[in-house]
Amino acid sequence: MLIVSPGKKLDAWVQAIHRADPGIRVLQPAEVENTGEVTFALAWKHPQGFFLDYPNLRCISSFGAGVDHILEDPHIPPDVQVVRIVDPLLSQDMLEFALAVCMKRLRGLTLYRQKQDKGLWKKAPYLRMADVGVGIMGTGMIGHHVAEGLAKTGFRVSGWSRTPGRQGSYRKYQGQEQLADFLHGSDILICLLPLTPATRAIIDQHLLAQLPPGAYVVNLGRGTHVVDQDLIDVIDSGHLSGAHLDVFEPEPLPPGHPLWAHAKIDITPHVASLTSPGSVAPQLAENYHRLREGRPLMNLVSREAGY
Ligand code: NDP
Ligand code: OXD
Repeated sequence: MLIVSPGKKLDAWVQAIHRADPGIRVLQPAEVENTGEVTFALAWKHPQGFFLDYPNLRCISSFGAGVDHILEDPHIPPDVQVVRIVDPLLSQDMLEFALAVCMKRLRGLTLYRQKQDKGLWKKAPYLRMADVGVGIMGTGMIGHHVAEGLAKTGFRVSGWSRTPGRQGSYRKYQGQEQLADFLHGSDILICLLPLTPATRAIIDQHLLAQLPPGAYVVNLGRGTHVVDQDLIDVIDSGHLSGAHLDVFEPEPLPPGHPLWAHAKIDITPHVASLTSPGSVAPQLAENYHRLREGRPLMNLVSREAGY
């Protein structure tokens, strides 16, 4: 098994896979002597064309839930299977992050931090959960868990997906034809979509204008879902109250980028939910063995759909 993620320390991953199955030889690129021996790769943001040197590669697994960084490489042969991480801990960590951001918005905590910086003791009205509609774009493995969790906590939750998909204790909308109705009820809009040709730049001026006045946008999917300048313009127009962004294009967000200094935009460095090596190593080992034995893989991605 090859493990590749430029710039990332991989020791914890190698050790976790070794703990899950000491029989699997896990190699970083510099350790590979015979590229023909590699059949399975674990990858995050590999350079395009990197796998052309691995003639017997049959499966690439993402380090995380998203596979956009793999599928954007046009050199991956069509018969290479792509799998991703599905992990309850990843979904639960995302729920906890989304809840923290929603509560920060309801109680105005960013504004109090700004007042504190000026030594200002000034009370402001706050919002209550029951009065706020939270709309989750993308109710897949993670989005569905977030939607259920926020609904149980007391928010009015709705979800939007491509197909009828998962049903739960929240109101469900589907497809382009129901997008406007979904947006009208989303006082807090949370993006948990995968990045595909259909979702690229989906959060633009036209979409943002359909949110209720004072709405708040939270992007936890991929930076390219949002048209940054449209978001800034719609916040500056007064229609939106602000945004919390965890993902960017490019990452890291370059110094001097206008998003950094915007008073109504909070930024975190792609930390909403981090894959835990110990938690996911067993599924990597399982897929490695399934591949060797010619059995169907878990968490297979549709290369046509892009997720
Ligand atoms: P899934 O593939 O399980 O779910 C994707 C969801 O998006 C599905 O509900 C799907 O609809 C919906 N969807 C896809 N395309 C469209 C479309 N064109 N229109 C409407 N809905 C669409 O993904 P996960 O829940 O596992 O992960 C979602 C994303 O979260 C990842 O791809 C990644 O980008 C991001 N992520 C971010 C992290 C962070 O730290 N910020 C951490 C982990 C993930 P349907 O149900 O109909 O198929
Ligand atoms: C993921 C991510 O896709 O961390 O898992 O963004």
